[in-house]
Amino acid sequence: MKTTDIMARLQQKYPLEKEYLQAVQEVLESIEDVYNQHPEFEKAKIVERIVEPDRIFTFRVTWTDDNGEVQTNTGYRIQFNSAIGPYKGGLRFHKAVTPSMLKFLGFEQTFKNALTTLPMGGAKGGSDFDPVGKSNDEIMRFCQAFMLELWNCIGPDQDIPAGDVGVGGREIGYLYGMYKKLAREYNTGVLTGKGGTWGGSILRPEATGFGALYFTQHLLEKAGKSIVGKRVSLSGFGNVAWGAATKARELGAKVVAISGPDGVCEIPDGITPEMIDYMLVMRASNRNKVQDMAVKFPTLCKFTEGKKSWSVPVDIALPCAFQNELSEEDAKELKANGCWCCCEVSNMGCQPGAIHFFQHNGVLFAPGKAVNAGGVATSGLEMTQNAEHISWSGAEVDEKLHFIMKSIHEQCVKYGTQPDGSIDYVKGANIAGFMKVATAMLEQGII
Ligand code: 2IT
Repeated sequence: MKTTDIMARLQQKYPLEKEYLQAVQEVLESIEDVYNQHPEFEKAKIVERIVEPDRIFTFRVTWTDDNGEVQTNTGYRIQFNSAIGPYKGGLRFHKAVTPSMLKFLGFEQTFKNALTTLPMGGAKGGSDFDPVGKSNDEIMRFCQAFMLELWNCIGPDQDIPAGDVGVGGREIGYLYGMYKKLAREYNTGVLTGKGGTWGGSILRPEATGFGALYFTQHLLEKAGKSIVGKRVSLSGFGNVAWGAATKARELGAKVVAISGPDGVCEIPDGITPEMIDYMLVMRASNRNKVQDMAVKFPTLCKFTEGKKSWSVPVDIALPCAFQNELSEEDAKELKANGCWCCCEVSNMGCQPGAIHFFQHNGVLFAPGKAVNAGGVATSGLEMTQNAEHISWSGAEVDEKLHFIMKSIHEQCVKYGTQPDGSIDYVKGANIAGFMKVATAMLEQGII
């Protein structure tokens, strides 16, 4: 069956799963040509199989809030594909979480993990629990209740969750504490993103942002440009934006905007180390307001309500927050204000119209599954350290992360170079990831 027919069938079968269909559509468009050149893939129905998760766990999570009121949420774990290794991917706690959102994330994760060079299959999970406004105790009770169901579905050699939006080091701690109690398994390998004293890898918190900047450096170098002195805008102020801001500054760029659901903070002289540290305080407060930065640093920072980072003139835009956060209109505004590069750090951060606009108007663009893969790659490095019962130095982890990001860039160039010499990073990343997973599936038979 042709990829376009497979897509039409999925649209019929899952008409309401918008994010999932969007993610699948992008990959199927990219791989159409190579798929047609490989009749053995078609015969084994690789595409029909690769778009469906292996299994989905859905469970009720009941917990008690600080007022003694009983609260009920829904938890999920989607084990998407295990062709190249155990299931691996983050947990997202956000009020908008649906099976469609987690299916898109698990699907993307499968290809992203394939790009990392490490043996990891794809998964994603989470809950519609909303961390905004919750106390530390409420977060702990929710994490414990969530793990009460999840623990049976995961294991250090089966499925290894980590963080994502709304799940950071604190949440991983509470989840891990409960897992140990339930499973009576003291192997540290079942979750990644752990604390430094109990099996966590040095640099895992920074890895998504650092890796994204290493990838951006390779992309710029290939285009004959440099990041030094460039103005950068990023969205969000969570773990990913924090790592990206840290490394961008270190490499000599000037981060002139960060944003939140409430608006944008413009920082004309560039973000300072004190402001970067304050991002962590803002994240831990669960207030979800970027305005707090302008309140703390009123002379350095100007807050505008309701605006996004994409309205600020920059050279390079780095979406670091949520899917579909950058629309076609935003892309046009960025370009009109002089932006010439967008590296997507969030998963599917750009809407299809924005990607199309960038690619047809001379703006360098690379997709999240390549740019942000340093996060899960360093999770893979954490798994290796746990399995060997050792910890590597920061320098050792950083060197491996560098190597992995370079290799991901090379895979994009290998599969994405077009007849006119330009590089289509979307095609490159999708084809490279697909070829690896599809070949593994083919070799392992019809299962
Ligand atoms: O989107 C992602 O790659 C993550 N949230 C990290 C997953 C992981 O297992 O480290």
